[in-house]
Amino acid sequence: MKLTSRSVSLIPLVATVSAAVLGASLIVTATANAATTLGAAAAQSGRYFGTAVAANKLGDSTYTGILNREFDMVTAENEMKMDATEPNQNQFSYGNADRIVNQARNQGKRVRGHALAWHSQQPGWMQNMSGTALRNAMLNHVTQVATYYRGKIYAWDVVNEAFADGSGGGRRDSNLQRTGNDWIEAAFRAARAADPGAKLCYNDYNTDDWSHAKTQAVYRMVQDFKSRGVPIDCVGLQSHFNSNSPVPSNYQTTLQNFANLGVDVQITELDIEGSGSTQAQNYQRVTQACLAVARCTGITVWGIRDTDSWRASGTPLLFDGSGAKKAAYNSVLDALNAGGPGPTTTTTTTTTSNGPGPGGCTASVSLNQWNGGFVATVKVTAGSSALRGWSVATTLSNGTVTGSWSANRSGTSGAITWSNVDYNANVPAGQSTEFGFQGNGSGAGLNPACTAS
Ligand code: 9MR
Repeated sequence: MKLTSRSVSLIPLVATVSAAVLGASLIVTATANAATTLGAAAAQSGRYFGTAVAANKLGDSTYTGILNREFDMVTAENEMKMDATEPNQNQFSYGNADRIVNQARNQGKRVRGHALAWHSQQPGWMQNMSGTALRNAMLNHVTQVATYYRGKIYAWDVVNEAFADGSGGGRRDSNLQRTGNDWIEAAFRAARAADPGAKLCYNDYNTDDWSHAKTQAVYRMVQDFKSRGVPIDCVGLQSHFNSNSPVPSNYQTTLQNFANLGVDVQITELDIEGSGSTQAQNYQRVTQACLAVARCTGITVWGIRDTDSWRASGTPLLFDGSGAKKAAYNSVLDALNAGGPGPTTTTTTTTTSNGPGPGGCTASVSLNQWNGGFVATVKVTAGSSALRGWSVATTLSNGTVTGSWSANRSGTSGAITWSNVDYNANVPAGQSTEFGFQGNGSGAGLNPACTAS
């Protein structure tokens, strides 16, 4: 049963009255429908609820107690940034990041990686670089860090905050931007090659209001990436709100419009300054907006207690300095318990076909299907010998392809043959490459068959 927000918040009252009149067993029955932690409540609709974590607080038992109890996704607040992971060029340092990743994984939580490439928090050696040397250093960083954490990261913020504020709607000037406008897609391609299993996100702030030039500019970039086959799976909206930057009335529209491009949407650094019922209502609105968008797959708050926040004086989080739940916590929990349409479901089928040469190849598809559309990600794996080229036959009986990436295609519906593009023709023995497509209708029954060439 889905409970409305109002009915959930009435439970304690009903339970108390019932208990007095009829006996305590009713309390158990009445509360059994509502999850009692943020992670469990979000999981009811297939979503996650996460927090930023600081390695130097993991020894604080109040902090860790709340972390372990409430959250099922973790982001390192600073420890995976470029300055932390590559303090000297080509000398990588993962100690604090590993503490966070290991703590999370030991507790059965997933990890969002933050962030592979950013104009800020660069190590000193990188700040002074430019041109080809910087581009190569950035790509090496992306490759090394994503490879080190391969298989442990649910989603990477591959590029963070690359767009300018204000009305211009353009890229932010930075040393990375000055290496060429294609630095973002180069970073995404390097990340995909290093960890094909991680979702790759573009993450930014002030992209919450659909009418803002910055939001529109990010939207156009994601649209362009999808149309040209640049690997991107998700858009992160940081969502740092305060009185100067309130929750916009069109927030849900923004989430939905990004999702309609065929990417997941994640709220990645949520905090809302304020207190009491006003703050609680704002948190509720943000939570409900995510729940109303099928591909809004999770929410992460930027810290646990108000005192842990980068904006501590604005008391923007869900727990007060002593670790007690605030009104905002209750409003988020109630909204999560009220539920919403679940995010996409994933199914995988595999078909093998031996092509010319001794090794052949295997193709498998991971399908994200929602009501009216889908994204299919196809993994091509070389057999016992390297591929010099490949093709994959699929059947799309009840859908139409609207965009694809990292493969050539023969058509948009029915029997479709996909073949390698230049940069993914060569696949070493036993290794994999991926291509994907999005479409309207159903992606069921694709039944991919791979042929080596
Ligand atoms: O919360 C982080 C704070 O501890 C750091 O001092 C700050 C330095 O840039 O970064 C904060 O996290 C930022 C995040 O990485 C990207 N979006 C904005 C966040 C708040 O500044």
